[in-house]
Amino acid sequence: MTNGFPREFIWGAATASYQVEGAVAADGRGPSIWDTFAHTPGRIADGTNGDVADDHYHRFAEDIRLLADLGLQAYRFSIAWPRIVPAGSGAVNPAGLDFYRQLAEACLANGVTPYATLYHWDLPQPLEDAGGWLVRDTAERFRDYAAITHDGLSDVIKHWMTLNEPWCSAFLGYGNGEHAPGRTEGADALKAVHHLLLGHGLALDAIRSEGGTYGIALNPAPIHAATDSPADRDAARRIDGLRNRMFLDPLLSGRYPADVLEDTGTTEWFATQERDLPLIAAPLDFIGVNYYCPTTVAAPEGPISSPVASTQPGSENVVTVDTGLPKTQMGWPIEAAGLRDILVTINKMAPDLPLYVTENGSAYPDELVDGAVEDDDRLDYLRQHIAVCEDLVSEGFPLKGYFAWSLLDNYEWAWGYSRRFGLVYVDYATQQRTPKKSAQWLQAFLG
Ligand code: IFM
Repeated sequence: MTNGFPREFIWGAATASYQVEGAVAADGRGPSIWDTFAHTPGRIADGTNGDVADDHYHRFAEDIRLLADLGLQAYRFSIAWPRIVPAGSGAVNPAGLDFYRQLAEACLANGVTPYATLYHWDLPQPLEDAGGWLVRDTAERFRDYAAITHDGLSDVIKHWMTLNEPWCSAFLGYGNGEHAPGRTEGADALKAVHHLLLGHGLALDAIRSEGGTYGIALNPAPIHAATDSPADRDAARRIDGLRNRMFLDPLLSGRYPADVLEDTGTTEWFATQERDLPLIAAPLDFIGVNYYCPTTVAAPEGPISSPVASTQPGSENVVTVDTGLPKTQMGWPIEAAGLRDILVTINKMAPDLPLYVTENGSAYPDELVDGAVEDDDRLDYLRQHIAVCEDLVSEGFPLKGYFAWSLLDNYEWAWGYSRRFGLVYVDYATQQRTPKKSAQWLQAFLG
Protein backbone atom coordinates (compact mmCIF):
# COMPACT_ATOMS: atom_id res chain seq x y z
CA MET A 1 0.00 0.00 0.00
CA THR A 2 1.27 3.50 -0.67
CA ASN A 3 0.17 6.59 1.15
CA GLY A 4 0.36 10.27 0.41
CA PHE A 5 2.46 11.32 3.40
CA PRO A 6 5.96 12.69 2.88
CA ARG A 7 8.87 10.52 4.06
CA GLU A 8 9.75 12.93 6.86
CA PHE A 9 6.28 12.71 8.45
CA ILE A 10 6.72 11.12 11.91
CA TRP A 11 4.64 8.05 12.74
CA GLY A 12 4.53 6.90 16.33
CA ALA A 13 2.52 5.53 19.20
CA ALA A 14 2.14 6.89 22.71
CA THR A 15 1.86 5.65 26.29
CA ALA A 16 2.11 7.23 29.75
CA SER A 17 4.10 6.11 32.77
CA TYR A 18 1.38 5.26 35.30
CA GLN A 19 -0.78 3.65 32.62
CA VAL A 20 1.82 1.11 31.50
CA GLU A 21 4.87 0.86 33.74
CA GLY A 22 3.71 -0.89 36.91
CA ALA A 23 6.69 -1.53 39.25
CA VAL A 24 5.42 1.25 41.48
CA ALA A 25 7.75 0.38 44.34
CA ALA A 26 10.79 -0.54 42.24
CA ASP A 27 14.21 1.08 42.47
CA GLY A 28 13.33 3.99 44.72
CA ARG A 29 10.18 5.32 43.03
CA GLY A 30 8.09 7.44 45.41
CA PRO A 31 4.29 7.47 45.63
CA SER A 32 2.29 9.65 43.26
CA ILE A 33 -1.23 11.03 43.52
CA TRP A 34 -2.36 8.22 41.22
CA ASP A 35 -1.09 5.53 43.60
CA THR A 36 -3.08 7.13 46.40
CA PHE A 37 -6.18 7.75 44.30
CA ALA A 38 -6.27 4.31 42.65
CA HIS A 39 -5.97 2.64 46.06
CA THR A 40 -8.86 4.67 47.48
CA PRO A 41 -12.04 2.54 47.44
CA GLY A 42 -14.74 3.83 45.11
CA ARG A 43 -12.48 5.96 42.88
CA ILE A 44 -11.84 3.51 40.02
CA ALA A 45 -14.69 1.87 38.08
CA ASP A 46 -13.29 -1.66 38.27
CA GLY A 47 -11.45 -1.22 41.58
CA THR A 48 -8.03 -1.73 39.97
CA ASN A 49 -4.76 0.21 40.18
CA GLY A 50 -1.54 0.71 38.23
CA ASP A 51 0.68 -1.42 40.51
CA VAL A 52 1.44 -3.82 37.65
CA ALA A 53 -0.33 -2.35 34.61
CA ASP A 54 1.49 -3.61 31.47
CA ASP A 55 4.69 -4.29 33.41
CA HIS A 56 6.33 -2.04 30.82
CA TYR A 57 9.02 -1.22 33.39
CA HIS A 58 10.37 -4.73 32.86
CA ARG A 59 9.12 -5.34 29.31
CA PHE A 60 9.94 -2.06 27.56
CA ALA A 61 12.53 -3.69 25.30
CA GLU A 62 9.95 -6.14 23.92
CA ASP A 63 7.38 -3.33 23.59
CA ILE A 64 9.74 -1.07 21.67
CA ARG A 65 10.62 -3.92 19.31
CA LEU A 66 6.90 -4.43 18.77
CA LEU A 67 6.47 -0.73 17.98
CA ALA A 68 9.36 -0.85 15.51
CA ASP A 69 7.96 -4.02 13.90
CA LEU A 70 4.72 -2.14 13.22
CA GLY A 71 6.74 0.27 11.08
CA LEU A 72 6.47 3.13 13.59
CA GLN A 73 9.54 5.29 14.00
CA ALA A 74 8.75 7.27 17.16
CA TYR A 75 7.73 6.40 20.70
CA ARG A 76 6.02 8.99 22.88
CA PHE A 77 6.26 7.96 26.53
CA SER A 78 6.12 9.93 29.75
CA ILE A 79 8.65 10.19 32.52
CA ALA A 80 7.40 9.54 36.05
CA TRP A 81 8.42 12.46 38.25
CA PRO A 82 8.34 10.20 41.37
CA ARG A 83 10.95 7.92 39.81
CA ILE A 84 13.37 10.83 39.31
CA VAL A 85 12.64 12.93 42.41
CA PRO A 86 10.74 10.52 44.68
CA ALA A 87 9.55 13.14 47.18
CA GLY A 88 8.81 15.73 44.48
CA SER A 89 11.66 17.94 45.68
CA GLY A 90 15.03 17.23 47.19
CA ALA A 91 16.96 14.00 46.64
CA VAL A 92 17.36 12.73 43.09
CA ASN A 93 17.03 8.99 42.41
CA PRO A 94 19.75 7.94 39.91
CA ALA A 95 17.96 4.61 39.29
CA GLY A 96 15.00 6.55 37.89
CA LEU A 97 17.17 8.41 35.39
CA ASP A 98 18.85 5.13 34.56
CA PHE A 99 15.57 3.47 33.68
CA TYR A 100 14.62 6.17 31.17
CA ARG A 101 18.14 6.13 29.74
CA GLN A 102 17.77 2.41 29.07
CA LEU A 103 14.35 2.99 27.57
CA ALA A 104 15.61 5.77 25.28
CA GLU A 105 18.62 3.68 24.27
CA ALA A 106 16.34 0.75 23.44
CA CYS A 107 14.37 3.11 21.19
CA LEU A 108 17.50 4.31 19.42
CA ALA A 109 18.81 0.76 18.99
CA ASN A 110 15.55 -0.06 17.17
CA GLY A 111 15.63 3.03 14.94
CA VAL A 112 12.87 4.63 17.03
CA THR A 113 13.03 8.29 18.05
CA PRO A 114 12.08 8.95 21.68
CA TYR A 115 9.58 11.75 22.43
CA ALA A 116 9.33 12.33 26.18
CA THR A 117 6.57 14.02 28.15
CA LEU A 118 7.70 15.30 31.53
CA TYR A 119 4.31 15.30 33.23
CA HIS A 120 1.50 12.90 32.41
CA TRP A 121 -0.33 13.30 35.72
CA ASP A 122 1.76 11.40 38.27
CA LEU A 123 2.46 14.22 40.71
CA PRO A 124 4.59 13.09 43.68
CA GLN A 125 2.21 12.70 46.63
CA PRO A 126 4.24 14.93 49.02
CA LEU A 127 3.71 17.85 46.63
CA GLU A 128 -0.05 17.27 46.64
CA ASP A 129 0.07 17.15 50.44
CA ALA A 130 1.67 20.60 50.29
CA GLY A 131 -1.16 22.00 48.10
CA GLY A 132 -0.67 20.35 44.70
CA TRP A 133 -1.27 22.40 41.58
CA LEU A 134 -3.29 24.94 43.54
CA VAL A 135 -0.02 26.39 44.85
CA ARG A 136 2.76 28.16 43.02
CA ASP A 137 5.51 26.15 44.65
CA THR A 138 4.50 23.04 42.65
CA ALA A 139 5.32 24.90 39.42
CA GLU A 140 8.77 25.71 40.75
CA ARG A 141 9.38 22.13 41.84
CA PHE A 142 8.31 21.00 38.35
CA ARG A 143 10.95 23.28 36.87
CA ASP A 144 13.61 21.71 39.11
CA TYR A 145 12.56 18.17 38.20
CA ALA A 146 12.43 19.05 34.49
CA ALA A 147 15.94 20.50 34.63
CA ILE A 148 17.33 17.44 36.43
CA THR A 149 15.68 15.09 33.94
CA HIS A 150 16.74 17.05 30.88
CA ASP A 151 20.32 17.40 32.17
CA GLY A 152 20.44 13.66 32.75
CA LEU A 153 18.90 12.52 29.47
CA SER A 154 19.20 15.18 26.77
CA ASP A 155 22.02 13.29 25.07
CA VAL A 156 19.57 10.46 24.25
CA ILE A 157 16.21 12.30 24.15
CA LYS A 158 15.92 15.27 21.79
CA HIS A 159 12.15 15.86 21.72
CA TRP A 160 10.44 17.05 24.86
CA MET A 161 6.92 17.92 25.95
CA THR A 162 6.44 19.61 29.30
CA LEU A 163 2.82 18.73 30.17
CA ASN A 164 0.22 16.34 28.87
CA GLU A 165 -3.34 17.72 28.77
CA PRO A 166 -3.21 20.29 31.57
CA TRP A 167 -7.01 20.63 31.10
CA CYS A 168 -7.36 17.15 32.65
CA SER A 169 -4.92 17.86 35.48
CA ALA A 170 -6.82 21.02 36.40
CA PHE A 171 -10.47 20.26 35.72
CA LEU A 172 -10.64 16.49 36.33
CA GLY A 173 -8.12 16.68 39.19
CA TYR A 174 -9.42 19.79 41.00
CA GLY A 175 -12.80 20.41 39.28
CA ASN A 176 -15.01 17.34 39.27
CA GLY A 177 -12.58 15.09 41.13
CA GLU A 178 -12.80 12.26 38.61
CA HIS A 179 -9.01 12.07 38.46
CA ALA A 180 -6.32 12.25 41.13
CA PRO A 181 -6.08 14.00 43.49
CA GLY A 182 -9.89 13.86 43.41
CA ARG A 183 -10.55 17.37 44.67
CA THR A 184 -13.62 19.49 43.90
CA GLU A 185 -12.50 23.08 44.27
CA GLY A 186 -14.87 24.98 41.96
CA ALA A 187 -13.29 27.99 40.28
CA ASP A 188 -10.03 27.38 42.14
CA ALA A 189 -9.36 24.77 39.46
CA LEU A 190 -8.37 27.78 37.34
CA LYS A 191 -5.51 28.42 39.74
CA ALA A 192 -4.34 24.93 38.87
CA VAL A 193 -4.48 25.90 35.18
CA HIS A 194 -2.24 28.86 35.87
CA HIS A 195 0.26 26.94 37.98
CA LEU A 196 0.44 24.15 35.40
CA LEU A 197 1.10 26.67 32.62
CA LEU A 198 3.60 28.47 34.83
CA GLY A 199 5.30 25.11 35.44
CA HIS A 200 5.41 24.64 31.67
CA GLY A 201 6.97 28.09 31.18
CA LEU A 202 9.51 27.67 33.96
CA ALA A 203 10.48 24.20 32.74
CA LEU A 204 10.79 25.33 29.13
CA ASP A 205 13.02 28.19 30.19
CA ALA A 206 15.19 25.79 32.19
CA ILE A 207 15.56 23.04 29.59
CA ARG A 208 15.45 24.63 26.15
CA SER A 209 18.74 24.07 24.39
CA GLU A 210 20.31 23.73 20.97
CA GLY A 211 19.61 20.51 19.18
CA GLY A 212 16.31 19.75 20.94
CA THR A 213 12.68 20.53 20.21
CA TYR A 214 10.34 21.61 22.98
CA GLY A 215 6.56 21.71 23.13
CA ILE A 216 3.45 20.86 25.11
CA ALA A 217 0.63 18.37 24.47
CA LEU A 218 -2.89 19.81 24.86
CA ASN A 219 -6.33 18.28 24.41
CA PRO A 220 -8.27 21.00 22.64
CA ALA A 221 -11.56 20.09 20.97
CA PRO A 222 -14.08 21.77 18.72
CA ILE A 223 -17.05 22.95 20.78
CA HIS A 224 -20.28 23.17 18.80
CA ALA A 225 -23.46 24.97 19.85
CA ALA A 226 -26.48 22.65 19.68
CA THR A 227 -28.49 25.35 17.87
CA ASP A 228 -27.89 28.83 16.60
CA SER A 229 -29.81 30.38 19.49
CA PRO A 230 -27.94 33.11 21.41
CA ALA A 231 -28.21 31.01 24.60
CA ASP A 232 -26.65 27.92 23.00
CA ARG A 233 -23.97 30.00 21.35
CA ASP A 234 -23.16 31.52 24.73
CA ALA A 235 -22.94 28.01 26.22
CA ALA A 236 -20.46 27.07 23.47
CA ARG A 237 -18.43 30.23 24.11
CA ARG A 238 -18.16 29.32 27.78
CA ILE A 239 -17.06 25.73 27.24
CA ASP A 240 -14.71 26.67 24.38
CA GLY A 241 -13.19 29.20 26.77
CA LEU A 242 -12.53 26.64 29.49
CA ARG A 243 -11.41 23.85 27.20
CA ASN A 244 -9.44 25.68 24.52
CA ARG A 245 -8.85 29.40 24.92
CA MET A 246 -7.81 29.13 28.60
CA PHE A 247 -4.71 27.26 27.36
CA LEU A 248 -4.13 28.41 23.79
CA ASP A 249 -4.48 32.14 24.50
CA PRO A 250 -1.83 32.39 27.24
CA LEU A 251 0.54 30.01 25.41
CA LEU A 252 0.23 31.66 22.01
CA SER A 253 -0.82 35.24 22.80
CA GLY A 254 0.36 35.87 26.35
CA ARG A 255 -3.07 36.64 27.82
CA TYR A 256 -5.91 34.81 29.47
CA PRO A 257 -9.39 35.10 27.90
CA ALA A 258 -11.14 37.89 29.84
CA ASP A 259 -14.60 36.36 29.35
CA VAL A 260 -13.56 33.09 31.02
CA LEU A 261 -12.06 34.91 34.00
CA GLU A 262 -15.28 36.89 34.26
CA ASP A 263 -17.52 33.80 34.00
CA THR A 264 -15.54 32.16 36.80
CA GLY A 265 -15.09 35.19 39.04
CA THR A 266 -11.30 34.92 38.88
CA THR A 267 -10.40 38.20 37.17
CA GLU A 268 -8.88 39.70 40.29
CA TRP A 269 -6.75 36.68 41.14
CA PHE A 270 -5.42 36.42 37.59
CA ALA A 271 -4.52 40.12 37.63
CA THR A 272 -2.04 39.29 40.40
CA GLN A 273 -0.35 36.67 38.19
CA GLU A 274 0.24 38.79 35.09
CA ARG A 275 3.99 38.86 35.54
CA ASP A 276 4.07 35.14 34.64
CA LEU A 277 2.54 35.55 31.21
CA PRO A 278 5.72 36.32 29.23
CA LEU A 279 7.25 33.09 30.52
CA ILE A 280 4.12 31.09 29.67
CA ALA A 281 4.05 32.59 26.18
CA ALA A 282 7.71 31.89 25.38
CA PRO A 283 8.09 30.51 21.84
CA LEU A 284 7.40 26.81 21.35
CA ASP A 285 8.91 24.51 18.75
CA PHE A 286 5.61 22.67 18.38
CA ILE A 287 2.23 22.01 19.90
CA GLY A 288 1.00 18.46 20.34
CA VAL A 289 -2.72 17.96 19.87
CA ASN A 290 -4.44 15.03 21.55
CA TYR A 291 -7.73 14.67 19.71
CA TYR A 292 -10.53 12.20 20.40
CA CYS A 293 -13.91 13.91 19.79
CA PRO A 294 -15.83 17.16 19.56
CA THR A 295 -18.35 18.37 22.15
CA THR A 296 -21.78 19.85 21.44
CA VAL A 297 -23.37 21.94 24.15
CA ALA A 298 -26.64 23.71 24.90
CA ALA A 299 -27.73 26.29 27.43
CA PRO A 300 -29.19 24.93 30.66
CA GLU A 301 -32.87 25.38 31.50
CA GLY A 302 -32.22 27.35 34.68
CA PRO A 303 -29.65 29.97 35.68
CA ILE A 304 -26.19 29.39 34.27
CA SER A 305 -24.34 28.16 37.35
CA SER A 306 -24.88 25.91 40.37
CA PRO A 307 -22.34 24.91 43.03
CA VAL A 308 -21.53 21.31 42.11
CA ALA A 309 -18.37 19.36 41.38
CA SER A 310 -17.75 20.07 37.74
CA THR A 311 -15.21 20.42 34.96
CA GLN A 312 -17.03 23.63 34.01
CA PRO A 313 -16.61 26.10 36.85
CA GLY A 314 -18.84 29.11 36.35
CA SER A 315 -20.85 27.23 33.71
CA GLU A 316 -21.61 24.08 35.69
CA ASN A 317 -24.97 23.28 34.24
CA VAL A 318 -24.24 23.89 30.57
CA VAL A 319 -25.51 20.71 28.97
CA THR A 320 -23.63 18.29 26.71
CA VAL A 321 -25.86 17.21 23.84
CA ASP A 322 -25.94 13.88 22.01
CA THR A 323 -26.06 14.70 18.31
CA GLY A 324 -26.56 11.10 17.24
CA LEU A 325 -23.05 10.47 15.93
CA PRO A 326 -21.69 6.94 16.41
CA LYS A 327 -19.70 6.62 19.65
CA THR A 328 -16.72 4.71 20.97
CA GLN A 329 -16.92 2.67 24.17
CA MET A 330 -16.07 5.83 26.10
CA GLY A 331 -19.32 7.35 24.81
CA TRP A 332 -17.26 9.82 22.77
CA PRO A 333 -18.83 10.82 19.44
CA ILE A 334 -16.75 10.07 16.35
CA GLU A 335 -16.13 13.06 14.10
CA ALA A 336 -12.85 13.01 12.22
CA ALA A 337 -13.60 16.44 10.73
CA GLY A 338 -13.20 17.79 14.27
CA LEU A 339 -9.50 16.99 14.07
CA ARG A 340 -9.18 19.25 11.05
CA ASP A 341 -11.21 21.98 12.79
CA ILE A 342 -9.06 22.09 15.89
CA LEU A 343 -5.76 21.92 14.00
CA VAL A 344 -6.92 24.74 11.73
CA THR A 345 -7.99 26.82 14.75
CA ILE A 346 -4.53 26.53 16.27
CA ASN A 347 -2.85 27.16 12.94
CA LYS A 348 -4.77 30.42 12.59
CA MET A 349 -3.44 31.53 15.97
CA ALA A 350 0.15 30.50 15.16
CA PRO A 351 0.49 30.08 11.39
CA ASP A 352 4.08 28.82 11.28
CA LEU A 353 4.06 26.61 14.35
CA PRO A 354 4.63 22.90 13.65
CA LEU A 355 1.81 20.74 14.98
CA TYR A 356 1.75 17.05 15.84
CA VAL A 357 -1.17 14.81 16.61
CA THR A 358 0.35 13.47 19.82
CA GLU A 359 -2.64 11.24 20.66
CA ASN A 360 -5.59 9.91 18.71
CA GLY A 361 -7.44 6.66 19.20
CA SER A 362 -10.52 4.89 20.47
CA ALA A 363 -11.65 2.37 23.07
CA TYR A 364 -13.69 -0.68 22.14
CA PRO A 365 -14.50 -3.88 24.05
CA ASP A 366 -11.92 -5.97 22.19
CA GLU A 367 -11.77 -9.71 22.54
CA LEU A 368 -8.92 -12.05 21.81
CA VAL A 369 -10.39 -14.93 19.83
CA ASP A 370 -8.16 -17.69 18.45
CA GLY A 371 -5.12 -15.48 18.86
CA ALA A 372 -6.58 -12.50 16.96
CA VAL A 373 -8.39 -9.26 17.74
CA GLU A 374 -10.71 -8.12 14.95
CA ASP A 375 -11.05 -4.46 15.94
CA ASP A 376 -12.68 -3.15 12.78
CA ASP A 377 -14.24 -0.18 14.61
CA ARG A 378 -10.84 1.04 15.76
CA LEU A 379 -9.39 0.44 12.31
CA ASP A 380 -12.14 2.64 10.82
CA TYR A 381 -11.58 5.32 13.44
CA LEU A 382 -7.86 5.39 12.66
CA ARG A 383 -8.40 5.36 8.92
CA GLN A 384 -10.79 8.32 9.09
CA HIS A 385 -8.55 10.44 11.30
CA ILE A 386 -5.40 9.60 9.36
CA ALA A 387 -7.22 10.59 6.17
CA VAL A 388 -7.82 14.03 7.68
CA CYS A 389 -4.10 14.31 8.40
CA GLU A 390 -3.26 13.21 4.87
CA ASP A 391 -5.51 15.89 3.37
CA LEU A 392 -4.01 18.59 5.57
CA VAL A 393 -0.46 17.57 4.76
CA SER A 394 -1.21 17.52 1.05
CA GLU A 395 -2.53 21.10 1.41
CA GLY A 396 0.84 22.16 2.85
CA PHE A 397 -0.41 22.43 6.44
CA PRO A 398 2.43 22.27 9.02
CA LEU A 399 1.39 18.94 10.52
CA LYS A 400 4.56 16.99 11.22
CA GLY A 401 3.54 13.73 12.80
CA TYR A 402 0.88 11.41 14.16
CA PHE A 403 1.04 9.31 17.33
CA ALA A 404 -1.64 6.69 17.90
CA TRP A 405 -3.05 6.35 21.40
CA SER A 406 -2.04 3.89 22.48
CA LEU A 407 0.70 1.41 21.69
CA LEU A 408 -0.74 -0.98 24.29
CA ASP A 409 -4.02 -1.55 26.07
CA ASN A 410 -3.41 0.01 29.46
CA TYR A 411 -4.74 1.51 32.68
CA GLU A 412 -7.39 3.98 31.59
CA TRP A 413 -7.38 6.09 34.76
CA ALA A 414 -10.78 6.15 36.51
CA TRP A 415 -11.94 3.37 34.17
CA GLY A 416 -9.19 1.01 35.27
CA TYR A 417 -8.57 -1.79 32.78
CA SER A 418 -12.14 -1.73 31.46
CA ARG A 419 -11.32 0.43 28.45
CA ARG A 420 -8.85 -0.75 25.80
CA PHE A 421 -7.21 1.84 23.53
CA GLY A 422 -4.24 -0.22 22.31
CA LEU A 423 -3.03 -1.07 18.84
CA VAL A 424 -1.71 -4.09 20.71
CA TYR A 425 -3.95 -6.22 22.91
CA VAL A 426 -2.61 -6.98 26.38
CA ASP A 427 -3.73 -10.06 28.27
CA TYR A 428 -3.34 -8.68 31.78
CA ALA A 429 -3.17 -12.16 33.35
CA THR A 430 -0.20 -13.31 31.26
CA GLN A 431 1.14 -9.97 29.94
CA GLN A 432 1.04 -11.47 26.48
CA ARG A 433 0.93 -8.87 23.68
CA THR A 434 -1.06 -9.43 20.46
CA PRO A 435 -1.13 -6.81 17.70
CA LYS A 436 -4.76 -6.15 16.74
CA LYS A 437 -6.12 -5.98 13.20
CA SER A 438 -5.86 -2.16 13.41
CA ALA A 439 -2.13 -2.48 14.11
CA GLN A 440 -1.72 -4.73 11.08
CA TRP A 441 -3.65 -2.27 8.97
CA LEU A 442 -1.40 0.58 10.14
CA GLN A 443 1.69 -1.52 9.45
CA ALA A 444 0.50 -2.14 5.89
CA PHE A 445 -0.46 1.53 5.46
CA LEU A 446 3.03 2.60 6.47
CA GLY A 447 4.35 -0.17 4.26
O1 IFM B 1 -5.59 7.46 28.33
C1 IFM B 1 -5.70 8.83 28.09
C2 IFM B 1 -4.36 9.50 28.11
O2 IFM B 1 -3.69 9.28 29.30
C3 IFM B 1 -4.51 10.98 27.92
N1 IFM B 1 -5.32 11.29 26.78
C4 IFM B 1 -6.57 10.59 26.62
C5 IFM B 1 -6.37 9.10 26.76
C6 IFM B 1 -7.70 8.37 26.60
O3 IFM B 1 -8.59 8.77 27.59
